Amino acid sequence: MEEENKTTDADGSSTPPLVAVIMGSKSDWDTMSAASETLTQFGIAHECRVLSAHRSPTLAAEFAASAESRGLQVIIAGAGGAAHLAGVMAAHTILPVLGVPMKSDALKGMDSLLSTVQMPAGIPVGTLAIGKAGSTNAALLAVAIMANGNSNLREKLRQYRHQLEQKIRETDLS
Ligand code: AIR
Repeated sequence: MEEENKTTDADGSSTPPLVAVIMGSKSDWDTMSAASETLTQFGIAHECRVLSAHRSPTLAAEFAASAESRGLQVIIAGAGGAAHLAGVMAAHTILPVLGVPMKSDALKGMDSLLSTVQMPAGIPVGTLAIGKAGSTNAALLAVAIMANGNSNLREKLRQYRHQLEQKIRETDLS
């Protein structure tokens, strides 16, 4: 995956990432790239990488445990099947963790959804929709979280919503 370990900024320069977009496998990138593209649209420095809760459990735990001290503010974690990546992240950090369930072949993502969303009380994962809509919305939610202390970001979010509305208003079915 080209974007593995990548840190991007609005102007393409390298700055410490504020958001991590992680995924259980390179095969998730087609879905998770939507989160990365959305963060880029908002000029949010972020890193993208593969970490598996099952295939690289130590690496995943180390990543989560060091996330706060590295300056990350939000973690977006996408995984499929027995999707435990977001939960493992949340177990090792108090940063907000947003989970994106992959649309799986076997169960169309219901497996991923339930594995991600059914966290025990005390260790929250904010779970988004299955697939690309969830990936895009995870990034938008990360922006909204960060916008609480950033009026510039708030304005960008307002403009984004305004553009969505304009598209609807201008839709012509004739
Ligand atoms: N996965 C990887 N490690 C743990 C899990 N649950 C998930 C990936 C991917 C699915 O397994 O997130 O959605 C299939 O991975 P692969 O590498 O076989 O394509």
